Order: sequence, then C-alpha cells, then structure tokens
Amino acid sequence: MAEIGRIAEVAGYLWEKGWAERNGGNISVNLTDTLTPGELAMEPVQAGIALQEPAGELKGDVFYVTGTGKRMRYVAQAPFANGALIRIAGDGASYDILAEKPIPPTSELPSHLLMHNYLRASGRQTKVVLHTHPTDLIGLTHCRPYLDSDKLTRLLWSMIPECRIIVPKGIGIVPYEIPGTLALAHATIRQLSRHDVVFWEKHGILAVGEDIIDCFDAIDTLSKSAQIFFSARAAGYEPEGMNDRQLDDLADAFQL
Ligand code: 2HA
Ligand code: ZN
Repeated sequence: MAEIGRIAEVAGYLWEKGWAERNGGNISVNLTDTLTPGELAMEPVQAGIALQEPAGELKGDVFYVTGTGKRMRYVAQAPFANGALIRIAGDGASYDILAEKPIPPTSELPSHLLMHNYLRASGRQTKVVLHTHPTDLIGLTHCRPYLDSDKLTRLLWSMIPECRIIVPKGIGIVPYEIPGTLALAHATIRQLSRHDVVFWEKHGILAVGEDIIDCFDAIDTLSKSAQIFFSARAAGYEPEGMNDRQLDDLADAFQL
C-alpha cells in the first residue's frame, strides 16, 4: 500500500505548513485500483454503517479516510492509528470499516463520499478529496470583494506564472456553511463541475484530483500567490500582478 505512505507524507506537509491546527482538515483516497483482490475482500472489523445519502457509483470501492478528531501530525506518523480503510457496500447505502482498528472516519466522510460519487458519475478519474485550513487562503475569504470566483482566481493567477499553470481551472467559492454538513457538500459539488479547488468561506480549502501530491501542490501554489499578495500589501504597495496578455500567453504556451 505505497499510497498510504504518500497520504502520510502529505499529512505531514499540512501540519508543517500550519494548515492543520488540532484536528483541522481531512483526507479520503480511493485505493481500489491499487489493492489486491485479497485486500479488497478483507473481513470488516465493523460492518454496515449507514450512509445519510447513498453512494451508488462507489459500490465495493475501498478508501483510506482520516479518523474523526484525529490530528494530521499523527496521521503523518501512524496513518492506521489515525484513520481507517473503509469499503462501500454492494448497495452503496452503507460502509464497512476494514482495518486496522475500528477508527470512526472523519465527520466529513458523508461529504467526501458524495463528492467521490459525483466525480465518478461525471466520468472523472478523481481518487482524492483533500480538505485543509491554509491561513492565508482562508484570510482572503474574509474580504467580501474577493468572495467572487472570477475575481479571486484572477488575483491569485496574476501573482506568479506557476499559479495559472498549476491551477488551470481556477477556484470555486462556497458561501459559509456549517462544517461537516451535507449542505456544504452539495454546494461544493456545484463548484466541482468547473473547478478542482474550492474555497469554503471563513473555513478552508477543498481540492480534488487523481493524485494526493498534485492536490497538495495546487493548494500550496495558491497559498504562495496569497503570500506574495499579502507581503506586497504589508510593505505598503498594491502588487501590479501579471496582465491579461501575460496570463493568456501562458495559457497558449502551456496549452491550458
Ligand atoms: O475535520 O476541518 O471541517 C475537521 C475539519 C472539519
Ligand atoms: Zn475544516
């Protein structure tokens, strides 16, 4: 299960970055394609836990999910003491916990599964849902004029060329909702039709992708842009930002 090592690696980055205070953030990764038939058929340690909303596209799929209340800094050290493998039941309406201990999954699990289910139904190869609390990006969501997807995307893209290249679909924004609710999940799903990274107002960031390192890199690059912006403002000037022509040239050069 090499993928577990990569999840632990990213959990460590989230902590080191200061994006994962206490139990902040959560991760789910669909491991189905990476597991042996024996691993996929593992005996459950706890079976038949009902889902609030069914995930019919994910029947039989196995996920690693961080545990409820667990800290990223400990996920980094001991992923199976701070998370669990779960398998979606054949009817998509419940899940089993497979290994290694019956660690209850993140409170955001129903939301993560709704997103995985939606992305699968749309034919995307997404394996990862990553949620974290980057200080600078959350800070931007406290400024009303930036709670506009086009405007904030344009601002962050214009701070450094890599941002345009690494986050080509820009960012979506979801107005404030109570953490862990299905209302937040459904609002996020509406943004995932156009974006792979979604900002949750006054709460955090959610990224989806095929690879957990890529999800981390997208958020990290957005955070870099925010830091350039805030550093310039703190030094007393308005950063000029790349102009439309420069951004369009990048899109042409990298076929975005
Ligand atoms: O898992 O970050 O949004 C803790 C959270 C909930
Ligand atoms: Zn959160």
